[in-house]
Amino acid sequence: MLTRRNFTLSLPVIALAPMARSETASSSIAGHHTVMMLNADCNDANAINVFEPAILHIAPGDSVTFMPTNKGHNAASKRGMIPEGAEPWNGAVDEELTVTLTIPGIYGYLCLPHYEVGMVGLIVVGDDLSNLAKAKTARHPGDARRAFRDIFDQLEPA
Ligand SMILES: [Cu+2]
Repeated sequence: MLTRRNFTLSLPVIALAPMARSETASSSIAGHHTVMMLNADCNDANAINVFEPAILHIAPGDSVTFMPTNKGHNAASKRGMIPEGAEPWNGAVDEELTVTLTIPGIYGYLCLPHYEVGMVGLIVVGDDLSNLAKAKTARHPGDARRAFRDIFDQLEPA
């Protein structure tokens, strides 16, 4: 009898605990996101050397960790493709790097060893596309041009 009552009483506590935690996270604690640096995209057999996800939407003040899931990659912001006043970054190859992005806007970045083959990505902070037009004027070598065009097309579907 006593054991059974204890069991039923403990149930609501278990059910409520995760809810309370996520409420706190969305209201006061900045979010954290992960971008994997990969040798292959499991969703696309033709893609090699990719950031996953290639487009990431976050809130101002959130942080993003670039994970060296596979070897041989880094993440570096692209000059002219981050908002005015934002801090550029340049991670070392094979090292985990976390950046905190507070200024709204888009942040274009790339993997230096695979820039020419189109390993690039974009982070959108605060759903702000105000520096998109300027970012589109940045020049890129090889397949990076096509890769950024694909990303821009996904941002602004026709
Ligand atoms: Cu790479």
